[in-house]
Amino acid sequence: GETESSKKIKLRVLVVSNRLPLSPVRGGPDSWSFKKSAGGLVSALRGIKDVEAMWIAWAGLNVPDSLGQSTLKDALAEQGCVPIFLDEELVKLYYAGFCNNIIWPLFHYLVLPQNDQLMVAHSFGSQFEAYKRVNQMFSDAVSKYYREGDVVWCHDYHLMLLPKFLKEANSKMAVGWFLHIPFPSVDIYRTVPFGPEILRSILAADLIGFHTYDHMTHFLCACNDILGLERTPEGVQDKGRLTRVAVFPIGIESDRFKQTLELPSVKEHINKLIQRFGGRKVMLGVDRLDMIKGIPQKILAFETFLQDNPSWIDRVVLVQIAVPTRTDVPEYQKLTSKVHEIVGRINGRFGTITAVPIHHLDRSVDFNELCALYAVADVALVTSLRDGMNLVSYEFVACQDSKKGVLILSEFTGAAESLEAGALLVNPWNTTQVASSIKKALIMPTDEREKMHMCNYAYVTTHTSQKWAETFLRALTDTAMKAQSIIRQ
Ligand code: ADQ
Repeated sequence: GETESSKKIKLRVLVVSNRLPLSPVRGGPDSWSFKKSAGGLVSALRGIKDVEAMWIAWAGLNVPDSLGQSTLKDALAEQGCVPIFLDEELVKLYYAGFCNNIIWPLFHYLVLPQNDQLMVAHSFGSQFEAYKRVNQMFSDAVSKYYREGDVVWCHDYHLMLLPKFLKEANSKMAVGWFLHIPFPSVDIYRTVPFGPEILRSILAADLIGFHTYDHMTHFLCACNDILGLERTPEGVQDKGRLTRVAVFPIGIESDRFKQTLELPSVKEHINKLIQRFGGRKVMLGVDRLDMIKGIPQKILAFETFLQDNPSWIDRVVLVQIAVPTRTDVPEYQKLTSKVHEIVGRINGRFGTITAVPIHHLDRSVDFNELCALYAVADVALVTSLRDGMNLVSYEFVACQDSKKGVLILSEFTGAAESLEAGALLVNPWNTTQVASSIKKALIMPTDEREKMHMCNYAYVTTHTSQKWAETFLRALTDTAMKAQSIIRQ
């Protein structure tokens, strides 16, 4: 007969997100290999038991059929992935346009650039049309693979219209939506073009999740102020239909960092790094090169620190790893030049013949190297102007169990809510405050450092990405079951 475990039905989750968990790399005319992405979402779902995940996402590259689109599809299908192909025009209007030029800045409280805004204002409509078209394409793909009993988990600001399209296609589908970036306060949200329509579409989901209580509250206020919908303890009520709204703070796969630090090759690398820094204190920044990460603000604060504390010159280095992203967008190119200019000026000002105070790298580093850097750092410096959560702060903590370094953390990150007691919180715009926190971190007595690290470490190792995904999926299945029983009654 069947064993207990083989009878247990695996929950199947259709994960819908902008990017796949794998990046395709062409080997030959008809052969593909894949590079695993390291994102939080991928690792969160990797460790969940009793769940079978199928990913539906943009392929990230355009492969015409004559160049092997179907072999790529087959190869991805074996990995449980369904790619969606977008042509150049859609990528421009949907991805570079509506997602990254309008929603991304506004949701991070960056007002749209004044001059450009006038020039592109007339095309907001066409960008939104493209956004709609792409969301509809995602919906069609989900409908094609959906089987009764599946749950659909939609991710992030790229797919805010998806819940509505899915429910229109099949009202019985269990649909969850999670936002990885902040939801802005209602005064900002009012300026989002087509904002009311977007709100209504999100509300079609059964369950909506945010990283923090603040993001959730902003969303509930927007539903109330803009749509006039009633807020209940469980979510938003609209003519008898309840959309559940809750907080699900994401985490990291902390064990993976711990295990990596045990590898002999990584230990060796750590020793080499320590030797190379030659007894200098190491401050570390790891960010995607994005305006929301406050990289110029961070570097200028470091300059102020050196200027006010000349005895520290040549005794401390700032290592800033800035992975380039969205390199085709002019705003991001301008940011790169600006950062290079500031770094050059400061290194010219405070460098010596043999050393410079800032090591700035314009690239990503592999996982083992990243862990080694996190482990040798004395201080991590996170100065985001706004950030949904900020996983870099968690990763630093996970790698600091022997060193017990200090985390300087922007108060405008989601992580500031969870690591409040164990970090030096700063306003990244207040250069004087950041500079004095740098000093405080560098001279902090061991017992104080240990105490703060313990708080952070206890949080990061218990609030893992796996727990996050399990909690969300459990809430989604519960909510959907309740909704179904109400419909049946
Ligand atoms: P991001 O804006 O990408 O994520 P973050 O949460 O810090 O920000 O995650 C970045 C990830 O990329 C980390 O895992 C980090 O290790 C990796 N990374 C960054 N720079 C790297 C480098 N130079 N080399 C190698 N790896 C690098 C969005 C939101 C966040 C939210 C997450 C998850 O903007 O606020 O925390 O999603 O929901």
